[in-house]
Amino acid sequence: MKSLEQGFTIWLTGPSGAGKTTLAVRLAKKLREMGYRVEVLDGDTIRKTLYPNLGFSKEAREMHNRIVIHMAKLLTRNGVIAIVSLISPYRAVREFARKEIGRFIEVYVYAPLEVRIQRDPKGLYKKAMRGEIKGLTGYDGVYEEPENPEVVVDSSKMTPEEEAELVIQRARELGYLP
Ligand code: PPS
Ligand code: MG
Repeated sequence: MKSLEQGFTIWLTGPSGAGKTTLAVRLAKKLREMGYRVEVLDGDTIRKTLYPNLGFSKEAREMHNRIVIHMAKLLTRNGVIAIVSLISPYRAVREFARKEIGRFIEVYVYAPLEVRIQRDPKGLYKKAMRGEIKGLTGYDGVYEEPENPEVVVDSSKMTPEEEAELVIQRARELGYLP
């Protein structure tokens, strides 16, 4: 096991169905194979485990995002690479994350709407189109696009492997990885 004096956080933001979880899993696998300690903090999973009835109001999302920021901060300062896959739709909250965590790579995980609708692994876009759910991020819910992310990936044009390589390359450029 290689130990890093300080970890860092890879923050994957983007609308539902853009490919955040897929990239998180691929990155975790690669970084573990390289010998690093890695933890994945996936918004969807944390919600189901800790507060399944929280919902998706602005207040709920902000509170939940702040809890995840705190978790990532603790891991980062203890030499772990924290991979966060979280819609985190609000720019101000992501800027707060950047400030709190310090060693931070913001990755905008993008895919065009038609691709997300076609994938729709959980049937959420179908439900939103039928009016059965309201405020789906990336459909009729707010998503404030990152203005200066360290990395942008378009999952309709790149493979998860290519995306992961790009993120790891950026981590090296920033001096977070040797
Ligand atoms: S957030 O906005 O940061 O609190 O979102 P997050 O914790 O990442 O949770 C997103 C997952 O919740 C499911 N889901 C919804 N997402 C967005 N909007 C609405 N209305 C919604 N309802 C349910 C969905 O499975 C999201 O997972 P991903 O992986 O992003 O598709
Ligand atoms: Mg997901």
